[in-house]
Amino acid sequence: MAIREILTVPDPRLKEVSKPVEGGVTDELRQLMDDMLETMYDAPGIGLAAIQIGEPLRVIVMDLAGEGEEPNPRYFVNPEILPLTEDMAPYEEGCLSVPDVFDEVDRPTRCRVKYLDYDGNEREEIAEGMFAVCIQHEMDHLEGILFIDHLSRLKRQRAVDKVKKALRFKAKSKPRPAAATVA
Ligand code: GNR
Ligand code: NI
Repeated sequence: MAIREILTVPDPRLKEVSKPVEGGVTDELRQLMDDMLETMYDAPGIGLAAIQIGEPLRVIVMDLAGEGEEPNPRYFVNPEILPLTEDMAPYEEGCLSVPDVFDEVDRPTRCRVKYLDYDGNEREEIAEGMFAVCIQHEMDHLEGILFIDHLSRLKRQRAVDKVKKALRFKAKSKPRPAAATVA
């Protein structure tokens, strides 16, 4: 397993439409999902789409267990969702690819999710509550859509500027490589 770098805005790869996994769930794909889960736990976050680590595949990992609860890792390969209601609810969302930005997004409160699991078995579930919010947020990533794309243009631009600025600051304050300290 390995922790991978998480892409942040305005990386153009986050706008790519991810491709379906062909040929089912192989050991190689499971390795990618293991890396995604480890990267997500390390961040920490509750969900991660493969494109966030630069792999344009329709794969999502998620763990909605609260602090102090047993971990509950979940894997979604080639997920499809269908809204089940016109009821919408706002939720204050964040995204590992837009660090330190949070804002409300309206989404359908219930949806049906069809996918292949870690073992390649077909599954179908009804998503509600936080699961519904998260799976829709992750499905958006597969289409190259970020939660800030649901906000006004002004808010979106502010969010991108904030992430860019934080990145510049981090680059400046990074310690120099060890070469300078070698005798
Ligand atoms: O860790 C995350 N938290 C979160 C909170 C509210 C709505 C959606 C999310 S998903 C996010 C991780 C992430 O960026 N997944 O793509
Ligand atoms: Ni996200």
